[in-house]
Amino acid sequence: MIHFISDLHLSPKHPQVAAAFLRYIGGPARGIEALYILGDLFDAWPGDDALVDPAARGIADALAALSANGTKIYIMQGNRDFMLDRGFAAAAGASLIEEPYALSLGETRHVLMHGDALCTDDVAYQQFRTMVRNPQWRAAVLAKNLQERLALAAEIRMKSEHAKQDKDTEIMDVNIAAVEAAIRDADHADLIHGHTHRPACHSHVVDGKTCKRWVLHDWRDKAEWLEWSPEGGFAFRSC
Ligand code: LP5
Ligand code: MN
Repeated sequence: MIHFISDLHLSPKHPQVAAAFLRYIGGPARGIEALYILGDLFDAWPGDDALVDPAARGIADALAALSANGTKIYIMQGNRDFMLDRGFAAAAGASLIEEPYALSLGETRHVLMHGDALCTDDVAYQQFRTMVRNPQWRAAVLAKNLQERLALAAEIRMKSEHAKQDKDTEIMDVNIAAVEAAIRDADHADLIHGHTHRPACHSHVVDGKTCKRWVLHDWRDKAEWLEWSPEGGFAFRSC
């Protein structure tokens, strides 16, 4: 059994989500072969030294216990936790993976992404994304102390919320041409991603081939995952 999750947005503001996560890790996730976390595990991640926070450490410890029990854990950065790096991955017993990440399940090839790169109509966001992925920007930010980075994170969040008020909801979804290009780049593999908070299984016909696009749930009050098993294929589950 393999599970895919994303967009938990863990934060001290929503303790019920952290509680759902701990329930999930100690329950349905126990004994699975692999867990893929496709971005935005955290609502805002200022850098791996944030592990000094007991709540963040508790999340890493829970993942590390799952990993020690035999589950392989893979984690990808999202648009909220783009500063999450090898330090967190090591503490969580996880491997950091980069998108697009190719994964074969049974006979079918898949590509895993966070999903934000597909939202190409949101030009202001794509500029922001390019900035925060720039190694020089990252190094300059990491040279600041944790307190300064937390303040900067709050400022960026505020600006982002403000910017979203003027955006059409349409531009905050994927651009179909970008989806088709991602499918083509992956030699017509199926896609699995999160980010848009519009869970579904879409079909796209690209160059005459029908490909699927699984969009994961964000988490509110309960755990939400997409599971895959050799016998049952894919299913959305929650607890
Ligand atoms: O996140 P969500 O769903 O609300 O909105 C996203 C896009 N916004 C973002 C920004 C993140 O929310 C910011 C998260 C900060 C986390 C911590 C960072 C720690 C940093 C390290 C310490 C410094 O991803 C939003 C999309 C939306 O999804 C839908 O797809 O529209 O995009 C924006 O709103 C971006 C704005 O349009 C433009 C950017 C404004 C911020 C500029 C700040 C510059 C400050 C520079 C400081 C050096
Ligand atoms: Mn996201």
